[in-house]
Amino acid sequence: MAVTVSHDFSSTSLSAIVGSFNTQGTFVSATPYGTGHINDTFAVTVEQSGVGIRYILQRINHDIFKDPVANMENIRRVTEHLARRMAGQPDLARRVLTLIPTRVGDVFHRDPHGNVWRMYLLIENAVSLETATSPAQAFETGLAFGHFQHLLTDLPAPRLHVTIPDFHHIPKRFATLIRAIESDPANRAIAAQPEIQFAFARQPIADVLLKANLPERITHNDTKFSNVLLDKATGEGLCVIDLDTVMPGLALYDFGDMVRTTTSPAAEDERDLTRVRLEMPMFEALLRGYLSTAGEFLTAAEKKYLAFSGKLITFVMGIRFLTDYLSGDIYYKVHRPGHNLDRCRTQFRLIESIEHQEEAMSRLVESLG
Ligand code: ADP
Ligand code: GN1
Ligand code: MG
Repeated sequence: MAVTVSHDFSSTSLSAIVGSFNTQGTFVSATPYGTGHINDTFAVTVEQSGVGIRYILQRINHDIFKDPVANMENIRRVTEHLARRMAGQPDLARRVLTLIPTRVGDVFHRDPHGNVWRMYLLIENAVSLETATSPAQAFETGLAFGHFQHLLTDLPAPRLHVTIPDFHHIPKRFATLIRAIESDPANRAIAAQPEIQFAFARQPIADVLLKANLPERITHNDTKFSNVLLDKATGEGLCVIDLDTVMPGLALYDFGDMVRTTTSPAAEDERDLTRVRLEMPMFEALLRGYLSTAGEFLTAAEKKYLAFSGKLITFVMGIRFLTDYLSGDIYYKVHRPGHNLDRCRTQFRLIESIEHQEEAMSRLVESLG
């Protein structure tokens, strides 16, 4: 099995990396943190006058983000803008990510191996969860990402860097899947026949949003449930995190990924597919939360595709997991054999569930939009 593991950074090298950032204290520890599929994330503790202060240290995955400096320029501009737009709000440092500069004043540190590192304040008393379990959580997620999009509608020029070209270009994602099926480098296509058939049967939906003439906006592009921190005490959607993919996009890509990740009680890699389904009360809460903050700037054309966007983004994630399975697990971190195929199967099962309820979802959108 080709298991992808984080680089084995020794504590000594992590302490040297932490030392290059302008933290106020003595290094105590750095521990792998979170469940992200892409970057290497550590919770760092430094001690200052006997008190532990925690930070998030991340190595940007530069196999995926080819120009990490561009990521950091986007993130600096976006976080500064969000902080300006929310100035005066209580608890601001828990509502927007705070970058810690290096000792020479940069927003990232490049180590001798060429890795690019950044550091944020670790937002305490907040949780990042994989699976939403209540309509209130779905509502908070919709509200938080809608607010995020709203605050970025007036980000001053220039246009943000495109950190991954064609990230949500679904016909191109489909073409990549076809190439993986044809080359079949890990000899796995035979094991994924039902999923391949499933994908082909839905290929016609791939270009629907591209043809719909929708406005370009600044979007997050990775709005999965775990990328919003919820306040531990109140459950409030506190802070949108994971900003590497913030770039020009369609608002519907964001809403679609929220549908994918908040409306089903099952985890993204659940093996018991009977647990995977879109639950209407979760969808309704998500929609209400999103419209409460995004409703005022969305156009009628965007609103028309809100229900469809959930199916579409679930489709693209399914084909990306399938492609990675066929390619031998080279993109996402995997933790067991067949992990990417399991993830693909949950996506495709969720699509079936959405298909059964799509009309009711559309009616709900019309009644609330
Ligand atoms: P990835 O791109 O690999 O998903 P994320 O930026 O989402 O990386 O970070 C991984 C995890 O680290 C998150 O799911 C969350 O649990 C945690 N995390 C990231 N940034 C912060 C922060 N500033 N405060 C608290 N937790 C954070
Ligand atoms: C990745 O970084 P993370 O784990 O939040 C991926 C997303 C997928 C998601 C699926 C840059 O997100 O596109 O939707 O996994 N990010 C990138 O869980 O590819
Ligand atoms: Mg993440």
